[in-house]
Amino acid sequence: MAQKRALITGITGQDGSYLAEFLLTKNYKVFGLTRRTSTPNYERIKHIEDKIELIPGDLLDQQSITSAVAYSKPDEIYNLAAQSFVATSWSQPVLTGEFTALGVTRVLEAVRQIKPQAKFYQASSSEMFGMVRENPQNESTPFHPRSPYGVAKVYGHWIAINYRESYNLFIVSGILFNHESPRRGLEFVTRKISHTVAKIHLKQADRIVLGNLDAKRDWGFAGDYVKAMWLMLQQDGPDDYVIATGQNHSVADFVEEAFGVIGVKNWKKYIHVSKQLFRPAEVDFLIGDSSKARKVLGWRPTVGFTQLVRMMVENDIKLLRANSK
Ligand code: NAP
Ligand code: F7E
Repeated sequence: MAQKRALITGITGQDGSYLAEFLLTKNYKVFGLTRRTSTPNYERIKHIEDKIELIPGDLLDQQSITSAVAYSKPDEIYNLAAQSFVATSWSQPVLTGEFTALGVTRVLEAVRQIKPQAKFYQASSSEMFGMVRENPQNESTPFHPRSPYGVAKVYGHWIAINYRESYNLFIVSGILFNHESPRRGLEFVTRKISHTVAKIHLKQADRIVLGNLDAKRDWGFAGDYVKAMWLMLQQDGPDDYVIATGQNHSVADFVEEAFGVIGVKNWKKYIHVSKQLFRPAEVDFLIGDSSKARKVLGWRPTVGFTQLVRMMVENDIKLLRANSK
C-alpha cells in the first residue's frame, strides 16, 4: 500500500506536534503548514523536524494554502491552525474571525479545488456550547458561544458541515473539550498553574495571579485527543464527534492538585485573584458526553485528571531545572 500523506495546519502548536508524532508512528508522510516568524518557533516539533516537511503558508493567504495542498497532495488534512486563546479574542476580535472562522473556508476552498478526495478534519471546540443548554454536552446540544473565539468556532464548524453537504466531501468536525499537556501554551490556565507551581517549588516565584477560580472544565490529555482526530478520518463516512473525559473540575481544584504534587497543603496563601483576568463573558461549566466516540470510534481517554496535573507539574520542574543550569 502506498504511504499515506497528511497535511497539518497548526503543526507548531500543542495538538499539531502530538498529531505529527502520532502520524509518524503510523508511517504517514507528514507535511505541516507554518507561517513566517522573525525567529523560528519550532520548539514543539524540533525532535521530529527531520522526519516532517514544512510548507510556508498562512490562514490569511488563500494562495499559500492552495499551493500547500497542491504540493503535499494529502490523503488527510487536519485543520488545527487558529487564534486559539479565548482571552485574546476580545482584544483582537477581527483577527480571530479572520483566522479561526474565515481561515477554515480558505482551507476548505483549497481542498475543494485541488484535492476533493482528501479527508478533512476541522478542530471544533466545546467553547461553542458556551452558556450551556444541557449537561453533559453532546453532538446535538445547541450552541451559545460566549466569546469572539467561540463565535468564530461556530462559523468554522458550520462551514465545514456546509462543504460536506454542498460538495459531498469527507469532512469531519471534532468537538474537543479542553485538552492539556506539558506542551500547552503558557497563557492557558493549566500550564500557567503548573509552571508557576514549579517555580514556587524552586523558589523562583512566590505567588500565582489568577482570574475566575470557579470556572469548571472537562480537562483531558492532548496525546489522547489527537488519536481521536485520526480515528474520525478512518471511518467509512464523515460525521461529528464530541471528545471529552466526562469529568470536570474547577480552576481551584487544578490549583490544589498542582500544589499537592509539590507537597503543599495550604495553597490558598499563594493565590492572588486579579479582576483584570476575569473575562467579559465567562463559560462557567463544561462537561462532555463522548459516548458516541467511545461507541463508534472505540476511543477512550487514558490519562485522568490527577495524572495529567502531575505530568504537567513534574515536567515544568524538570524544564526549569534544566534551564537554570
Ligand atoms: P495552539 O497551541 O494555539 O496552536 C495553534 C496553531 O495555529 C499554531 O501552530 C499556530 O502557529 C497556528 N496558527 C495560528 N494562526 C495562524 C495563521 N494565521 N496561519 C497559520 N497558522 C496559524 O492550539 P492547540 O491547543 O494546539 O489547538 C489546536 C486547534 O484545536 C485550534 O484550532 C484550537 O482552537 C482547537 N481546539 C483546542 C482545544 C484545546 O483544548 N487545546 C480544544 C478544542 C479546540 P504559530 O506557532 O506560528 O503561532
Ligand atoms: O481558561 C479561567 C478562565 O484559557 C480556562 C482553549 O484551548 O479550551 C481552551 O479555552 C478557564 C476560563 O482555556 C485564569 O476564565 C482563571 O474559565 O485555560 P483557558 P479556555 O478558555 O477554556 C477550549 C476548549 C478551546 O477551544 C480554546 O482554544 O480558566 N481562568 N484564571 C484563567 N484562564 C487563563 N488563561 N488565565 C488565568 O489566569
